[in-house]
This record gives sequence, C-alpha cells and structure tokens, in this order.
Amino acid sequence: MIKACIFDLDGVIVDTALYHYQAWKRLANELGFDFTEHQNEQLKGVSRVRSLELILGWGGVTKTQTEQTELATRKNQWYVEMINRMQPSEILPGAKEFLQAAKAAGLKTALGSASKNSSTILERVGLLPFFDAIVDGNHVAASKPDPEVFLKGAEALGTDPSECVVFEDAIAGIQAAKAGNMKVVGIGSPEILTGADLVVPGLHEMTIARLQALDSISTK
Ligand code: G16
Ligand code: MG
Repeated sequence: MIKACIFDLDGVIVDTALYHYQAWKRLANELGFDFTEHQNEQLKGVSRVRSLELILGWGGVTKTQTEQTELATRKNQWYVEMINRMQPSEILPGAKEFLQAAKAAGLKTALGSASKNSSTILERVGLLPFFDAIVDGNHVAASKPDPEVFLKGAEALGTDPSECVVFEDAIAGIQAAKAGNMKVVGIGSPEILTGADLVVPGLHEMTIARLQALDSISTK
C-alpha cells in the first residue's frame, strides 16, 4: 500500500534553476570565463560543492580547497538574496494542489532535496506546513544517485521504502529512488526519464488515483 510521497524540490515543487544560473554565472564571470544555460542544465540536482568543481573544470581554473569553500559561500550568498525574494506565485503548476490532495488522502509527505536552502525556499513560497519531514543537503553525506536522501525521508516518516513514491525531475534522482526500492514518478519528458514507473509533465497532471495505481507495480 502506498503510504507516503517524497518530493524533490527543484524542478518538482519550484524552479530555482534560473537563480542558481545567475549566481553561478556571476561567479564564473568574476573568475574570467562564461557559464552557459546548457552547462547549468547539467547541475540540476547536483550538490553545491560538486557544481563548483564542474564549473571550475569547464572554465579551466584550478583552486585550492580553501578557495573553493570561499567561492561556494560567495555564490550561495547571491543565491540566498534571490530566493529570499521568492513568492508563492513561483510554485510550479499543480504542486500545492497535489500536496493538499495527498494530505487529504491521509498520505505522509517528505522533502528529499540536494539543496541546503530548501527550508528557506519552502517557507518563502508558503509550503512548509505541507511537509511532515524535510531531508536535504544539510542531512545527507551521499548525493543522488545514492538513495540516502530518500531512505532518510522514509525513515523520518516511519514508512517502509516500498510504500513510498518519489517525485523527481532528474535522472540521478530517479536512479536514487530505484536504488532505495521505491516507486518513482518522473516529472518531465518520458524520453529522458526512462527509469521512472510513470512520467508526467508536471504535478498538475498527477492525481491520487494515478498514485494509487502504482501500487500494483513491484519495486523489486
Ligand atoms: C538543487 C538544485 C541544484 C543545486 C542543489 C544544491 O537540487 O537542483 O542545482 O546545486 O539543489 O543547492 P544549494 O546550493 O541550495 O544547497 P534538488 O535536489 O532540490 O533538485
Ligand atoms: Mg530536481
């Protein structure tokens, strides 16, 4: 029986990719090279530290560990300035409605995000009260496709992984859910999110009936 939903944040509930892009671009430009939207696409769901490593590699720049920490902090300060101005209108279509429907159906809900800023974002858009547990980049050691973030979410909810459905927009996140023995709904295009049990373009296309229909699928 499906008892819980675990949601990725960026690309599922809100879209903060543009803010990440602007902050990383500013940092790259200060370091003397450019950063494209195409490169930004490859950073979705990737941790801050790993994102910086990739960007420095693309720019052909080498920095010490101490310098990297300082650069990541600087980028995050610009990013936080932007997310502090986020509004409820930035919630992706159908996300609030599906969260409401899940709660009304008696399902538990958790967040499973790579971001260390997830609570700020949820608070700014007014969605914090819809989550029973928040597991994010502050709580995990291993990044997706490692299942740690989702397994910790299931544990926080007191639910067996096989009774959880994960909602994810990134391939690494879908792999993480599968590695954790969970069912997974891909948010995006079926051509890209091939490992998911179901793919919808956004939560506006998701219903509790479609969720419960996943029950017949084995997670093994
Ligand atoms: C999100 C974004 C990534 C970002 C990561 C870490 O992941 O998609 O681009 O690098 O969080 O964010 P922060 O710098 O705020 O800790 P997710 O898992 O919510 O899709
Ligand atoms: Mg995502």
